[in-house]
Amino acid sequence: MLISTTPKASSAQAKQTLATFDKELFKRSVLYNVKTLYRKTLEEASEQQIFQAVSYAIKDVIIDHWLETQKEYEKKDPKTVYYLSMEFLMGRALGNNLINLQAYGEVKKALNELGIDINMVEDQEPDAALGNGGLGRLAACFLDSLATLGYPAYGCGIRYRYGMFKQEIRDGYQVEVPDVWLADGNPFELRRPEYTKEVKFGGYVNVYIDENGRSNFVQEGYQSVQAIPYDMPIVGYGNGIVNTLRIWDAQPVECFQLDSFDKGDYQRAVEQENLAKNIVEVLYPNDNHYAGKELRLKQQYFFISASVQEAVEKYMRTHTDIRKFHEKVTFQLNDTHPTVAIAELMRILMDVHHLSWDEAWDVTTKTCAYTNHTIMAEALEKWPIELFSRLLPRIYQIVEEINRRFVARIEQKYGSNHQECQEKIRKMAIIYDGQVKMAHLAIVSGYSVNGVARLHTEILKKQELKDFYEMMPEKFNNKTNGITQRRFLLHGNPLLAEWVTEHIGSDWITDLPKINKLKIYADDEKAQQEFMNIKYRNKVRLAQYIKEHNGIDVDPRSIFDVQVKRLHEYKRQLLNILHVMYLYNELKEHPERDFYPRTFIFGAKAAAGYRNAKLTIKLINSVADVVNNDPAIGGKLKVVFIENYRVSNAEIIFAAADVSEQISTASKEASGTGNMKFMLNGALTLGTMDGANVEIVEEVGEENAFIFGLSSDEVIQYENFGGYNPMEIFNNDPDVRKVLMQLINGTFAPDDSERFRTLYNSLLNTQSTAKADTYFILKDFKAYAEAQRKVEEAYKNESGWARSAILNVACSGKFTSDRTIQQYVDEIWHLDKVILENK
Ligand code: 26W
Repeated sequence: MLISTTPKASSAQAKQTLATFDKELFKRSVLYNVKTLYRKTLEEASEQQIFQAVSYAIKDVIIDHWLETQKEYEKKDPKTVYYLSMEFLMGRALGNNLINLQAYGEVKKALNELGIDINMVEDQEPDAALGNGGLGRLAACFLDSLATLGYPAYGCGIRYRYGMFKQEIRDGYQVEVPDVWLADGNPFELRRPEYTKEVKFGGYVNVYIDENGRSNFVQEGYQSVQAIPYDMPIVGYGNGIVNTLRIWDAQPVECFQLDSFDKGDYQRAVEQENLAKNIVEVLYPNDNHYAGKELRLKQQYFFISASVQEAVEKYMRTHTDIRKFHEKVTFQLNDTHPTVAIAELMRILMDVHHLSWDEAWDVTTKTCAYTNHTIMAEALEKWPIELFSRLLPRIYQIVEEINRRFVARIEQKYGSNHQECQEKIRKMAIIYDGQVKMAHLAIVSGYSVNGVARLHTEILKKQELKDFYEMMPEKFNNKTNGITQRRFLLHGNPLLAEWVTEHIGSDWITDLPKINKLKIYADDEKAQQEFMNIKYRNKVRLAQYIKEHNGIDVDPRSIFDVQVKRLHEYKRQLLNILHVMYLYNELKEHPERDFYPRTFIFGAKAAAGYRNAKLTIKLINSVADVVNNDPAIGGKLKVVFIENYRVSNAEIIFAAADVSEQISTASKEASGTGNMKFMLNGALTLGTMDGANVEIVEEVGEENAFIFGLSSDEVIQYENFGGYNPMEIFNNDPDVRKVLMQLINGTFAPDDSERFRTLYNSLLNTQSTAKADTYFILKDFKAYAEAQRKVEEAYKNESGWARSAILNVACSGKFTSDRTIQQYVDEIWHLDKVILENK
């Protein structure tokens, strides 16, 4: 790393507290940092160097609060949550830290006085994109809320050398480019080599009987890596609390000397070195798709073993009785990815601290809790026994024993000879059919199982996890997701944030339900105009971004209809673009028709190996090429694909949206959180009754949203009967037929009319026996087009639209992650708040 120590002069700033942010001191600190880090004056420094200098100055302020918070935690010894997650999609840190330090305005002024634009500085920071999508971003919002509410928490994850790939669009196709986010160094991280841990893989387990007749299990012949933690500060909003995100880097255990090894050792040493190099190399870019890769299981055990070891060691530094571990520590498993934590905790309790099985089980089952984020069958993690036991021999023994005891419980409950019992074992066992089922392990060994929106939790209880719910109903609970208003309104949409504060005060920043005071302005003509004016200015900001990045002119007076999220068939970007094709046809056939100008904006990364998803991106870009350049439609319809959708450009996109596309096949989207970010920024939801959309509509009223399509019950009903026949729709609906034919007649692929054949087939499947249109795109098409017509009609009534938009903002209070976290605290974790006196 370029910078290993913090420059001295800025330590003068250590005296700064939140209340007494000293602008002059800050300015001097920036100048000093530029000088000592780069031997430059401000005028000579590059933009990146200025970003680094500013960030180090801010980090200095944070460090003091960080120390103080940790001191207070040591004094009070409160229970702590470890949020275990393979993904933390943090985005940029600088702006967010300034917001939460309540120093954004002052720093902006200070930089201005130095002739520096704060936006330029913020734009130099690469996103920390250590996550794919919803699950990773949720973890980031949760950390923000935990710190803001004053709860002791660690995020534990992996310091991937390459995060989520950068997406480039070349010739309309997605190209994945490595994300070298650490190239210039990360000014906010702190390396903590003193907390290094050893993590062991492979080998075999030997049993030694000690003098007390006890069996000691020892892993031998293994390979190991060192896990070195890097800490990132998580700043609470205006409360002086700074929590920690701890992400682990891997290093080879020993630097080996060539001459001191025989041939076998040499081989081993090279392997160990490679293990360390590979393990944290890259984030798997799959979202909702399990690929069963050995390296991924290594990643999981690597960061889990290190995190659990550290949690136990930290506890033992100030406590004597490991049997009470769960009174001070709780582990939240972010989906099944960290589930080996269960067996790892059992291992440490038994093999290191010599607890009996029953004692260890008692502690473990009171420590671990599991969140389910998806019902997509292809996302479920099931490891082949061969792989699992070879990589983690001791862990596998423990999982086997957990399974043996659980199967015995099933037999006891259902009577072991009974047919029903065998059926239950087949469906519920942790190890079955040569596979280790991680979700089953998590449910059986934890004290809580939660879904992420009301509908999702109900589907888990009634369908996916029915048998478990029947056996242990007390574990199941719902925690509807939320988002942080600090990043997605206060930082991302400063114009609207200021307007809200002017009208109702600033309480909403830490108490979002207060935002419902805005309701009284929904019918106020002046407020409506001000609101629409702000939306317009945000649309101008996005239009500029689009002009810069896509070279496309879009009209900020047109309806901005936005779908940004990972690309997945169940999210149905294909439905959206097919409808755009339909609109295009309508415009061409009825040029006389009154048509309100519309801009359809997409942003989405596709998993690198997901063919239909990638082809959908090409289709969107191909439609864009034709539509945007057809003089016959006079610019009334524009299509934009925003390259490299990520947290930092998301903030700009949400602020500018009129319509929020949340059109997943009902029952498939566990919650969605983008839907909440749009709502908070005053976009109207166009969506199915899926995930958290159900609760959004409940809050804002169906008359302020556009709801369409099959219900989750209907979808599940069809699925139980093997799907439906899309050919009927194809044969009877000429509009749909025309659009589908355009997929294979070269309208959008003049050079290769076969290009989109696979998409056509996925919808109709005239070829094979595979199911057709498994996501009910054609089934919902008509209802979607009808809802889109209503959008157009509604937008023509500016005052009516403004009213609905303001009501969306006003009714978004439920969807703050502060509420979600408070519910986790009250109903699962049972933590106490820590308040800093002299913040
Ligand atoms: C093993 C491969 C894999 C990778 C990621 C499987 C599953 C995942 C995640 C669970 C996918 C994900 O991000 N799920 C999303 O979680 C959000 C936060 O709860 C929800 O809002 C989304 O609806 C859900 O799709």
